[in-house]
This record gives sequence, structure tokens and C-alpha cells, in this order.
Amino acid sequence: MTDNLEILFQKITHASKIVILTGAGMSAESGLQTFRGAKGFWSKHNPMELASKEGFTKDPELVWKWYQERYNNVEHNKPHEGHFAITALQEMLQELTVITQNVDGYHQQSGTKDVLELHGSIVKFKCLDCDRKYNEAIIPDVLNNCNHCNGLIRPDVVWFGEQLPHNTLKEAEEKTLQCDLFMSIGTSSEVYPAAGLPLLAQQKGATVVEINPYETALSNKADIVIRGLAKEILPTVLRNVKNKIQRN
Ligand code: BJW
Ligand code: ZN
Repeated sequence: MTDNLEILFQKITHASKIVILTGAGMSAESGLQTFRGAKGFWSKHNPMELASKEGFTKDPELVWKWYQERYNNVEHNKPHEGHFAITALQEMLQELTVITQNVDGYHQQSGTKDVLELHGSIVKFKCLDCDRKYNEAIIPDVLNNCNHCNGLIRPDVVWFGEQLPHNTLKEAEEKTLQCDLFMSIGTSSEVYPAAGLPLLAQQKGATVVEINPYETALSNKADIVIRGLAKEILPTVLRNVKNKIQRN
């Protein structure tokens, strides 16, 4: 067992408020593709063509097809042991808040409560023009039009250049400012404002931990770095924290 893991077990056992921020790497072992890196979406596609309002307006069919494939992948896969370990930790500890950049809903599906979705949800939809929500009865196979204003219906996710949902971001910032332990899991820490949260926590005196198999923009600032996969590290964390709590 590495020293860093042992320090993390201690920190979790003694923390009163924990925040976990997750990114695409959290769901990689569920079979969902990440964005950056050699196998990520952005190695083959231009992010501005697929994940911006301009891209959707220019070629709605292309963007819809990309989201349709990802929607099907989310539906055909499921949360893994790492997601469930977070849920168990939340039930066991005083206060644990999950903030996610992921749009797959896997934290909620694994039972985690009050998840803060910073970048929206791939299973929700809204009108590009009038913002009307279409959370049900959308056929993901074809592009749909709004029955109120006839505008195009788009996924209810946050694209580049768009504001994050105001109340969700506000709550995420509040939880971040109050926490004493902040864990960043499976994110490259390149996309703001999410990438600013661990730094905000650190400025307020919290310990910042990164769990990721590779170096990220956060690595040299984090207090503790654990190089490993979410599906392996999180169940190990759960087992050890459970043991420590039972012994106390
Ligand atoms: C594993 C693993 C395993 C693999 N276990 N780990 C300040 C400075 C500079 C720029 C900006 C700034 N503020 C705002 C900006 C602009 C922009 C931005 O940040 N750009 C940067 C890229 C430079 N931000 C925005 O536009 C945001 N809006 C905003 O700020 O509004 C106000 C504003 C508007 C205009 C101007 C200024 C301000 C919106 C960002 C929206 C991001 N949208 C996307 C796509 C939509 C959602 C979707 O379709 O899913 O969200 S882009 C994409 O990146 C997606 C992700 O949520 C997001 C983050 O990616 P993530 O999750 O970190 O994934 P990866 O692939 O990058 O990393 C995966 C990691 O996992 C890697 O590190 C692996 O090693 C690791 N890993 N296997 C553990 N098994
Ligand atoms: Zn409309």
C-alpha cells in the first residue's frame, strides 16, 4: 500500500466535509469515451464543431448524431464499482458532496444523492431558441423540433462559451469553500470553471487530492496525487475507510 493512499484513508476518516469532483475518466471503465488524450473524442473531432452552439447551428445533423451515439452508449452501459463506492462513502460519512462534469447520470444511478451536474445531462433536452425543456418523449434517433416555436431541440448540456447552470454552480462553489477535503477524480482539469474549484478549496485551506492514472493540469498543485484507475482506487478507499471507522 502506498503512503499516499494511507494518508488519504486517514484524511477521509477525519474530514467533516468532503467534495468529490468527477470528470470523464470516472466513467471510462463503464465503457464511455473520454474527451482528451489519444483515445478521446477530441483526438478525432474538433470540439467547437460538436460542443458549441455555433457547431450545432452549422451542422445540427452531425452534432445530433454524435449525441445520439453517446446517448445509446450511456443507456447500454452502467455505473461501475467506483461509482458505488462513492455512494457507500456518502452514506457512511458526515457530509460528502459529488460535483460532476459528466452528463451520463451514473452517480445518481448508483444511488449518490444530491449530485451537482455542472455540464447538464445527456438524457435531457431543450429548445435551442426558446429554452423549453423536453425531458421526455424525445426520440433520440431523429432531430426534433420544438412544438412551441419550431426551433431545433438540442441536448440539455453545457457547450463551450455557454454559462453553467447558475444555481448548481453557486452550490458547487459554496460546498467547495466549506470543505476540508477536495478530491478530483478522472478529470484533466482543463475546462473552467470546474477546473478552478480545487484551487478555490485549497485557498480556503482544504487538502486537495487527485486520483488519475495520468498527469493533469492539477497534478503539480494537488497536495496528494494517487496514480490509478477510479474503478480500482475507490473500492480500496471504501474498504479501508470502513475498517478505520469500525475500529474507532
Ligand atoms: C481516468 C481514467 C480512469 C482516464 N480513472 N481517471 C478560464 C480560463 C480559460 C478558459 C476559460 C475560462 N473560463 C471559461 C473558459 C472557456 C471554456 C474553457 O474552459 N476552455 C478551456 C478548454 C480553455 N469554458 C467554457 O466555455 C464553459 N463556460 C463558461 O465558462 O461560461 C462562462 C464564459 C463564457 C464565455 C467566455 C468566458 C466565460 C463551458 C464548458 C463546457 C464544457 N463542455 C464539454 C462538452 C459538453 C458536455 C458533454 O457533451 O458531455 O464538457 S467539453 C468536455 O470537457 C465536457 C467535459 O465535461 C469537459 C471536461 O472534460 P473532463 O471530464 O475533464 O474529461 P477529459 O477527457 O478532459 O479528461 C479525462 C481524464 O480522465 C484524463 O485526465 C484521464 O487521464 C483520466 N482518466 N481513465 C480515472 N479509469
Ligand atoms: Zn422552442
